[in-house]
Amino acid sequence: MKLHYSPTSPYARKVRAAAIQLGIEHLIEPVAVNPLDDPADLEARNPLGKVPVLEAADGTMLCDSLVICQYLFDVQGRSAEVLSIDLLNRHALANGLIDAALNIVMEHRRDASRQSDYWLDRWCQAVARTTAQAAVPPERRFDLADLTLAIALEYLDFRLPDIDWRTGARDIAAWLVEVRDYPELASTRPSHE
Ligand SMILES: N[C@@H](CCC(=O)N[C@@H](CS)C(=O)NCC(=O)O)C(=O)O
Repeated sequence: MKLHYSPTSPYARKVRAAAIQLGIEHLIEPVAVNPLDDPADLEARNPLGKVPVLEAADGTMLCDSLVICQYLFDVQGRSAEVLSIDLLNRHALANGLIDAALNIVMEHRRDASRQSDYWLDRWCQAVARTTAQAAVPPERRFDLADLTLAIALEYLDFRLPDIDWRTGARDIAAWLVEVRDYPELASTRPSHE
């Protein structure tokens, strides 16, 4: 299987970390790509031009991180763990946190005169509410939704260090300190290019 990814993408990091949790990272050949360069190879595999994309064993292109994770769980015969409504709902919130953070990052990259204060404020409010309401996972649980939450929080620290999400989310901040050295997080953590 080939995984088209960018080293800084939090969605691709979710897939890479899930593969490590499942013990199947050796089955995946990583292919680094920057989607913002509009590479034809990526667009031929995913018309949305986004990473991650997994070329599955039968040649199917899987084009979304949750779908790819579901596929990896299927490969391991552990489908039910991803498909529960509780997990999908917690994942949706954590993934939405990534979406809001990424929107802010992309908006900041536009010329200052073109940036929308309205949208920046909405996305910042979404980040503040979602981090404040995130529930600390029960002891020892670290499923795909918890993994996604940890990746979302680290993405905030990585790209948006000026956003102080910790003040309104002390419990989750303490939880992140507990889990940050887990191998699937430590070995996939991006560094600044
Ligand atoms: N829902 C997708 C989101 C993927 C996504 O937005 N990836 C970003 C990189 S972090 C991307 O490729 N952006 C390029 C673009 O939007 O043109 C997933 O979960 O995989």
